[in-house]
Amino acid sequence: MTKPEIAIVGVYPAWDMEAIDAAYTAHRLWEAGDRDSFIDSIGANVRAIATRGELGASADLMCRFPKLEIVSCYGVGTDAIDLSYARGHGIRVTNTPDVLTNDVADLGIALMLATARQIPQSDRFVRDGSWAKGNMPLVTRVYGKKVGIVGMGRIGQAIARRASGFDCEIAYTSRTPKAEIPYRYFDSAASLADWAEFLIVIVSGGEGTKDIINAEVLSALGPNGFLINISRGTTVDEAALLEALENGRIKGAGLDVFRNEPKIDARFMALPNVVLHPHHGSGTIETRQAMGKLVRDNLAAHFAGKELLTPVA
Ligand code: 8YV
Repeated sequence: MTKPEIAIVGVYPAWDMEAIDAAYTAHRLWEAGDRDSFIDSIGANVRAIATRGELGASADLMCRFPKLEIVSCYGVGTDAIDLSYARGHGIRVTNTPDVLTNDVADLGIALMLATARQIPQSDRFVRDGSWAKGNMPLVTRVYGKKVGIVGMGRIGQAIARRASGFDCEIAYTSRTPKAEIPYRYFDSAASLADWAEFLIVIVSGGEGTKDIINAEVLSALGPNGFLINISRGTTVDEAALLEALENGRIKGAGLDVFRNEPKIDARFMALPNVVLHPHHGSGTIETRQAMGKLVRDNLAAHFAGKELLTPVA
């Protein structure tokens, strides 16, 4: 039987590539010297796109594949996929929710601790011999603090459970209050920031949440507040954030996501009060194996005419 042809937008770990190659004729878009001509040469027969969250699938890409049936995304966020184009053309979309929830929540807590307790700075302090010359400057406590969570989906709830373990007080904002959530609700990011000592952003990306963390929210968070962003670079007005960090309008930030990844604004590198992380919230071996399996299982279900495991509504 001939294998279905699929286009892969960006590389996956070797274990996924091997399994994909065994089941499909897989066209590697990232390896093409001339991507456009390569897509022209394969476009007519491609029935699926396998992509990653940050690479997505634009309408411009999808329209090159007239027989496209499904886009399977490695990642929970679908903001880089043109869902309305997909819907309009009967193209199914899947993502990888749940399997990455706990890792991303772990990273939110890790960045909160790393930023407030200055873990990277402490590591440098020991390595460069500063310790022999004096004590490490005092840092900020985490336990018992007020943690405001922007976005109370699956990952937001997992962060809240973890922060409860640090005896933190928890509140959140989201489009509407959630009856089943026991935490205090604020109806805006600014009012939540005004209350919080740590503001953790974990909303979906996309136009609806662009710049929801703006200068007003940062000024409400204030000079003793910390911002943690594990959502998307688009949710934070980065010019306002840099200005706030450079001028002590907030105390610090732990950032996994940025506007221009991976070539982030060089001003971040000069800041002593940030912990920078390379968009790697789900980047553990265990979770990436589960994500890859889900990408492949969704494709397999589609081509077997079975129900998709994790379709995007
Ligand atoms: C993944 C993500 O990190 O799950 C998500 O939404 O943040 C993604 O960007 C990425 O897809 C892994 O390549």
